[in-house]
Amino acid sequence: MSLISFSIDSRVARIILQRPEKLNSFTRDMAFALQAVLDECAADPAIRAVYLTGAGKGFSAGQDLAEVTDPEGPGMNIILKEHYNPIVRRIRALPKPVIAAVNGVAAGAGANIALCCDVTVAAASAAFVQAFSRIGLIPDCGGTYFLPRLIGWQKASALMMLGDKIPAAEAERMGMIYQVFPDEVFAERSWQLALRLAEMPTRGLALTKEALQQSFAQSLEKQLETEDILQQQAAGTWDYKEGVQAFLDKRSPTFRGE
Ligand code: LHQ
Repeated sequence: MSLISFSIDSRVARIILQRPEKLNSFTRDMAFALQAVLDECAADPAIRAVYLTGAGKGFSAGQDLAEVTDPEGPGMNIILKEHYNPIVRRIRALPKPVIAAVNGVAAGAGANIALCCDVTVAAASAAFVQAFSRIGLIPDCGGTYFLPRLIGWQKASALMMLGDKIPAAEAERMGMIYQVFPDEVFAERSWQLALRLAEMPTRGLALTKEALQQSFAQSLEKQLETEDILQQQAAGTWDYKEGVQAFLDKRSPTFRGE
């Protein structure tokens, strides 16, 4: 069976991490397969949102710890460089919204890949674990970048050091994730969110993503300049014209992602 399932439905690319018997923990092959489908999402203009979830009861338990201890397995010196950093870079650079639909436990690299997405939602029974400290590692996949920005330094530091398992509802309260849905409706509600995003002005959303990204590293003065530049690009899109015209016509806009 393929380690990643990939399909396109109603302009949304659905990516399913598929090693359920090992809580979708990442092997080298699975990391490469995820990179490949993210490349496909970037290249295909028909895809206007990406929905990332896990098969079975977990989202992802991070690195497969059997692979990492296998003497024939990939060395520590290449795992981040070749497996995970390229995944995080692809998600952040993708000019389309990426929704992480966290269906179950997300631990280690699995948690931090979920947190680097544009909109992260979870099923009520899901949980997030910065599992790294439990095995003597440091958080990776951009976790030391995203988590303190999401929930503040103190909580991020404590979670990363203690490795506590945080239930989805608490993660939502902390601001770690956007929303929690009851298990019974999670698949439907999270998918609806992806469908909604896929009908929005894709280029405007991509520019929003870029503006947010730049805000982390810039002064207010620089950020105002960035917004000016990116806003002019947004105003040059077909969807901007459609959005304004639809408002004036008192009708719903039909965006093309152009
Ligand atoms: C697993 C795993 C797993 C293999 C569950 N591997 N089999 C970067 C740089 C280089 C090296 C290392 O890694 C990294 C990035 C990282 O991601 S480091 C962090 C790696 N992940 C972890 O340390 C988490 C390990 N897993 C757990 O702590 C628990 O499984 C959690 C809390 C995620 C879930 O607990 P449970 O719901 O009780 O599930 P379980 O432990 O019973 O797991 C179910 C099965 O999945 C079980 O297999 P089995 O054959 O016994 O049924 C586990 O062995 C397997 N599994 N995580 N990471």
